Amino acid sequence: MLTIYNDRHALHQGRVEMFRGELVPCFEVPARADHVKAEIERRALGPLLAPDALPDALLAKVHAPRYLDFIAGAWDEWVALDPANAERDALPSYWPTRGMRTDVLPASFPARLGLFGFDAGTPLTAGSWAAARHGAASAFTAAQRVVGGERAAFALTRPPGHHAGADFFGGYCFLNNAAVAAQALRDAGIERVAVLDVDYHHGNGTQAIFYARDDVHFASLHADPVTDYPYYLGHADERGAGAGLGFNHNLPLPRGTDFAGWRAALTSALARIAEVKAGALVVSLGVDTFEGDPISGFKLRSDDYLRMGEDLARAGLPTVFVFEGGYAVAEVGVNAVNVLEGFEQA
Ligand code: SP5
Ligand code: ZN
Repeated sequence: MLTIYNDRHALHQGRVEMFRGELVPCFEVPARADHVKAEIERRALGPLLAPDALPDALLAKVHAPRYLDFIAGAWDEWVALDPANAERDALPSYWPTRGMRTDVLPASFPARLGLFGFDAGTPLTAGSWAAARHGAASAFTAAQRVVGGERAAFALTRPPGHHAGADFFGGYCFLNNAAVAAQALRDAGIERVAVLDVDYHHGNGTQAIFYARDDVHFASLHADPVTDYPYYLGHADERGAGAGLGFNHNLPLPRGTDFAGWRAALTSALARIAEVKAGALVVSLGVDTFEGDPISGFKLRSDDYLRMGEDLARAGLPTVFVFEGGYAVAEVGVNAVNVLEGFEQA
């Protein structure tokens, strides 16, 4: 399988995230992508290619102009507040809540940081924008290769993307790479695209971007938001809105779910994807469903990811894989590449 590798991913290197009143070292670290790359090379899965340039017009179909303007200039604004900030990650500490205004942008940078960001766990750093942009370019390029006739391609990038919405960042995500891939497939003439999100956490950003659309079906298997991040979206009764009604499919699962339970939900998600007659598939490939993941609660084992890949291949669709979460750093390469190898061997 072809991999489009974001070789600038390490430009995004957060130091800390807020967790229960303390700043703790980031779980989302550059070594994650390095391990996946090393495992691809070790197994000779296929070539690693650099991304093509990302068309601005494509990014603008997924993200709002005022958000892109903000995030592109955010680091410079942060350092302009205080030169000592050059050595500190930017994290929000104020948020607009119900009844407050989000249509008027405050002049204050910290106020805008909280307006556009939904948690204090997603540090913005000097290289976040460059890394995220090249990640979106990698997802775009993987989609282009699949349009060009590849059976599948893998966008290997970080920071991840599925928590980022049209105008917000959070959950370690700034630009929604899976949404960029799906939109690129649509723009190439595929009439309906399915996005299947297998990360442990609900893909709230991807869901929000496509919620009112019937041309991109979103399906997600994830920990029940009653107990798990991102908490405020991902319930089974979220089925889409307007023209998009029926094209959003959430399958929340309890903490402790093992592969047998998880796989039954995958069968349901794939059955619905077949019903909606999707012409291509984007897989938001998080492997934080692993039993050893430090921030998650499912019980998948490394071999299960081979079976997952086989099941995904049986959908019979041109497929773009986009790397998302997975924080058991030593095992993340084996687990992610098992999915790709299972897919190829099916
Ligand atoms: C892409 C992705 O997987 N983003 C996940 C963001 C999760 N951030 C919140 C983490 C809450 C961690 N709870 C930790 C319990 C550790 N014992
Ligand atoms: Zn996740």
